[in-house]
Amino acid sequence: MSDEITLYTHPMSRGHIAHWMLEEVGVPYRIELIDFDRGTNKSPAFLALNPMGKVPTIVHRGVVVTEAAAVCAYLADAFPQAGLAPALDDPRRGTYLRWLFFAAGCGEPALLDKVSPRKDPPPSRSIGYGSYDEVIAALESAIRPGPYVLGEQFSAADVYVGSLIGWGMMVKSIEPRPAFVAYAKRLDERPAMQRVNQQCEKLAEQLKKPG
Ligand SMILES: N[C@@H](CCC(=O)N[C@@H](CS)C(=O)NCC(=O)O)C(=O)O
Repeated sequence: MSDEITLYTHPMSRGHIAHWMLEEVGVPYRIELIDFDRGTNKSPAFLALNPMGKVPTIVHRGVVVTEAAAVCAYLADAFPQAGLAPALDDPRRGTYLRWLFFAAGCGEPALLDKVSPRKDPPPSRSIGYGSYDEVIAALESAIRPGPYVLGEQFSAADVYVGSLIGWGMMVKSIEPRPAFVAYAKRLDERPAMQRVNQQCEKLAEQLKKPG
């Protein structure tokens, strides 16, 4: 059973979230590039790992972890020396888990519905995220006063929440409120984020090569 982490990713995908998390953790990993255009994510070998055929997918010590938010939580706990999650007995763990789960369970579907609205949306009391406006207000409250979700401590919650906010502003499903812009800028300046962006440029070049 290998201790090395394998990350299955595509440079322009949610795989970026797990990739950034790995760089923040600072442990060795190798990348398996997934080419959506060539359908490698639907190959039998990949579907055996992740029946959804989606990235990110990681394998560590023989265990598969999928879902970007779960990958962030898993890596933070597997490598506590990186200091990216409050310990189990730290009261801040509640805040950490709350916003990590909120961003994945409410933030992501709300932003997707904003850019591609449903024809017949369910009533807000039965839809998990309530309403788009409530989600945006909640997200803003999560990063205020900041500078991070846990105040002064950067954590895996910021990797996920920050990725969602950054993507949301890019696709214009989040308006660039000053708090969102300042938070995204702070995260963009992190060396781990810059390393990932450089690596992703190279991975995107690799995908363009005829193969
Ligand atoms: N719920 C998953 C969603 C992952 C996902 O949808 N990934 C997209 C890329 S952003 C993907 O792999 N799409 C390829 C496909 O579905 O064919 C997560 O949060 O990680």
